[in-house]
Amino acid sequence: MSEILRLAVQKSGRLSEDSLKLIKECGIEFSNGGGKLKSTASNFPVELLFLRDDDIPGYVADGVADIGIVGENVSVEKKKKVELVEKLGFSQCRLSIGVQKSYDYKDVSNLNGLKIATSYPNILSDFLFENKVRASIHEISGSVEIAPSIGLSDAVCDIVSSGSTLISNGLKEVEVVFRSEAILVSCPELSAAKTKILNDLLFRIHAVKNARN
Ligand code: PRT
Ligand code: ZN
Repeated sequence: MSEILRLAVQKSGRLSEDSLKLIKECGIEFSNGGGKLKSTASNFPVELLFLRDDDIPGYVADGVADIGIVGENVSVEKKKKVELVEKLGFSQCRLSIGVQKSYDYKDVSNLNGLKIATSYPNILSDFLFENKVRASIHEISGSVEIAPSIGLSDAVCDIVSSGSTLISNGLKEVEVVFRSEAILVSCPELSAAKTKILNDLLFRIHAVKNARN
């Protein structure tokens, strides 16, 4: 039986549309209707797995999927053993620290002693360590931006794109902790046959990227 490369993409969310668009622009045809969990391409040896973005690094590290498209923020936060194959240029955003608008913020030392709410405790703790800041991290899974206004924290560390969510919650962006975009990751141990399929796919991805620039 010939090999097939399993590619994990986000089932539904901010990465989904651009991930599928890239695959289609690579000339790969598949059907993705009806909330299916997987779909086999009709003209290229790839099978798509539709997953939550948070699960993609783990599945790729374990070899359940061979490669995946995920935000670099999620890939780095999960600390799974995956290889960065290619930056894809879409879903650009940053992980930033926000404090209340009225806070007289001068530099990173002002974060000492604060309680910071985030869904990214690993990336935040590395940033605080590198900047020699002692602050406490309060991990929450969603609606991070409202934490200061309900007295849960003094600051937030959350994904920012336009910045309007921070502003509408009375916060201002004071530090960029991490810059992110969608990336292609792979399992560190791929068979020679799968590596060949991945290289064919990468060749097409490079052509699509060049045509876009
Ligand atoms: O259901 P599933 O777990 O798969 O998805 P999810 O809800 O966890 O993730 P999703 O779909 O919201 O985001 C997927 C990825 O898109 C993120 O991990 C980032 O890599 C990337 N991305 C790009 C963003 C944004 N832009 C973004 N603006 N992820 C989230 N946001 C949110 C942010 O959390 C904040 O609430 O948008 C708000 C801020 O936007 P602005 O424009 O007001 O600053
Ligand atoms: Zn998620």
